[in-house]
Amino acid sequence: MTDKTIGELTSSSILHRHPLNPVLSPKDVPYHPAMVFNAGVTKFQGQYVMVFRNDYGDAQKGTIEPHSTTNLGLAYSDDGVNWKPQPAPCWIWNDEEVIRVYDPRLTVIEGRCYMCFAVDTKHGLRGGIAVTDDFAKFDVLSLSVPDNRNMVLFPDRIGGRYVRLERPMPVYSRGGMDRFDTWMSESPDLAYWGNSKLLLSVEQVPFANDKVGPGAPPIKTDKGYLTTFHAVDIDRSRGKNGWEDRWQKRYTAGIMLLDKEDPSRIIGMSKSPLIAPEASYETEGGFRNDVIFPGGMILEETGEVKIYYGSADTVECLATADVDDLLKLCLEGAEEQEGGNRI
Ligand code: BMA
Repeated sequence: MTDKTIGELTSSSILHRHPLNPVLSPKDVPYHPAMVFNAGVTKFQGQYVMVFRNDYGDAQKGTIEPHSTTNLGLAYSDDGVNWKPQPAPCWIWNDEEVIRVYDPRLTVIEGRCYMCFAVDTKHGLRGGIAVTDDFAKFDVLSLSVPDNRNMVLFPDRIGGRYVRLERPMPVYSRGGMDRFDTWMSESPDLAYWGNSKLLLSVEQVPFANDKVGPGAPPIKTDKGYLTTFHAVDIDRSRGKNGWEDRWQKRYTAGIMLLDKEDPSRIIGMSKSPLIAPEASYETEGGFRNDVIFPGGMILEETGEVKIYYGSADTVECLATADVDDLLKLCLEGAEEQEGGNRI
């Protein structure tokens, strides 16, 4: 397999970056992380809640501290725009086997808040699901076998089952290189997962040549579940673009619409990115520039959809769009859409 080069990408015109971006930066957080990004965001018990990833290092020198220092922070907000970070990280999983927990995603199901997360362990990278009622105590309900991450939960049981999207990393069977797709599994109890199906492959997304994975947990609309995904393209001619010597990837956010009764059926998908890196906080001065990593999506009663995304692996940003415009964007791509592998 060779990498076809994707070339220039721009964001959809229906998307509006918030003028106060970034809505959360390292300088806002009292315990001095160097990067705050890839947050899960939801509305829970009357307020907006954000669980974000803290990485540490020296932005001036461009050095990062060991992965083991990564932890999760917590912020609350009354409006989803102005955030109050709490004085200390909310979850550091102290276990002999655990190296770090990161990339949280929050979904409220039947009044309880569930958090999916990635966890690097001494024996592989696993995807986990925890439940919390207060963001102080997290009870782990399930952990996948390696290598799997970017799990997100649907906000409802569908046909009586909990449903999640996920992105396993089959390095051997997809040509010995990144070629990672989005899958779906279901569960009777959030602990045991099965009936796994391929949902969206790299080949189906015109602006990806490397991997496609779940973004923010899906939101329910009358036309189906709207959900973002991250789409990654690699260009071997790219050089230094951030703190590392070489960063050849670009992460954009895509959007698709899934069937309400059978979410393994893609009704439509935008053929171009919803968010491509363009703003200065997305393309300059970050740890890894040109990374858009959506992790939170909230449908307001007004029809406004708030989309939260990590930017350049360094700050957390907000963009908004009208729900009808997002649906239209997906439905315009419906006719040409081919489904995933249905086995
Ligand atoms: C992915 C994950 C994300 C990160 C992205 C870009 O593989 O590690 O947490 O935002 O790479 O660096």
